[in-house]
Amino acid sequence: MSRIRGALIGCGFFARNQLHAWQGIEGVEIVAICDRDETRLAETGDAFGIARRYTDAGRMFDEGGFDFVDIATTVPSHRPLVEMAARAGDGAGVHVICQKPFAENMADARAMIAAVEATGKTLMVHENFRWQSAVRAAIEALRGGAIGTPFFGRVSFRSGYDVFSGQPYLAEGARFIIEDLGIHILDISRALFGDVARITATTTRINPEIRGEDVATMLLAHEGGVTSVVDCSYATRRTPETFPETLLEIDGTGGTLRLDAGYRLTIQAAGGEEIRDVAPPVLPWAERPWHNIQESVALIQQHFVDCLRAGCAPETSGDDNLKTFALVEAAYLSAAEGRTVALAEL
Ligand code: NAD
Ligand code: 89Y
Repeated sequence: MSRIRGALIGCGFFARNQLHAWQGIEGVEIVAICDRDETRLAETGDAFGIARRYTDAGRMFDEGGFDFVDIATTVPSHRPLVEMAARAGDGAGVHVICQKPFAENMADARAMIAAVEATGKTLMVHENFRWQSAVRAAIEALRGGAIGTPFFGRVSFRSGYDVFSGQPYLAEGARFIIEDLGIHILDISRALFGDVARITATTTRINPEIRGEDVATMLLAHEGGVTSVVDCSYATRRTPETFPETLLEIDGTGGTLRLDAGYRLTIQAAGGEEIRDVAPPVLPWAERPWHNIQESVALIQQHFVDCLRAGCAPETSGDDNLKTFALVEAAYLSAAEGRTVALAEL
């Protein structure tokens, strides 16, 4: 596969990051874009020099001419668009990347995975936080045995940053922090400690101006024996504001790993201490404090292309991400019913 051609659907708040990142990836060209909103479509097409523009995704798939579609819309449109991608080219389908949250419920997620699987094409969920370079450094240290076998982890995201001005829909849904942000933090916990057997969660809303919960505290029993605490808040006002950093505390049989505010990674093991600055680079098109997320977009998209070329499944394939998505569903169920939920229930 030499030159890879893509199409992007959804020219909103976040898609610009994806389009900038595609421009930096060798051998990839976004040849078409789609948005129901004509103004956003025109602005995005002009900004990125993309001539083929559609307000109707069906028409874009009918006209084809691309190998993959990058779905950057919000969740209600994910299932119809993924299924459209699987039907494209008389059922041959195209490769698919879909933004998180992948689906509105487990049944939809399973149907979407099955639809792409039937075409033999690749499906990757854009679950990028595990690709943040600081988080990646911790994952690699852990997998390399730097602190022996982990037995406890805390994966923590606490902030007071105003995410509602850029993404007003986040204030409107019955669900907020677990579905929007916690999904990433749960995924990091899975990447660090493996799949999960049981979860217990509490949620609360502090900000009276929004509809959903903005604080969630979750206790995870991982299948391999690790216990992790995943805690998320958008109601935490403190200095320094750490948005959008995920902080880590991990204890293992041979030492400890900490990822502290300011992207400072500390590993203590065998009587020694190593402190590393794992701050992400600010890519030319990026801006603080989003540069951390923006770099992870470039890295996950590069990973998708590497997987297409190598013919292997991406780390956050549909099947893999179903397990992260199930954690979201299980956390809401646990909080609603005040009980521990076994993932096998879903
Ligand atoms: P947005 O509302 O700003 O943009 C979505 C765009 O999609 C809109 O312009 C809308 O008109 C268009 N759209 C919706 N349905 C469509 C359809 N059927 N056909 C064509 N166009 C359609 O949303 P956003 O803030 O850019 O978020 C998009 C997705 O990205 C969400 O799922 C969000 O959770 C996710 N997101 C991910 C990250 C991350 O780090 N991975 C960060 C922010 C947002
Ligand atoms: O939508 C969210 C995401 O995926 O990362 C951060 C965010 O933009 C706001 O919580």
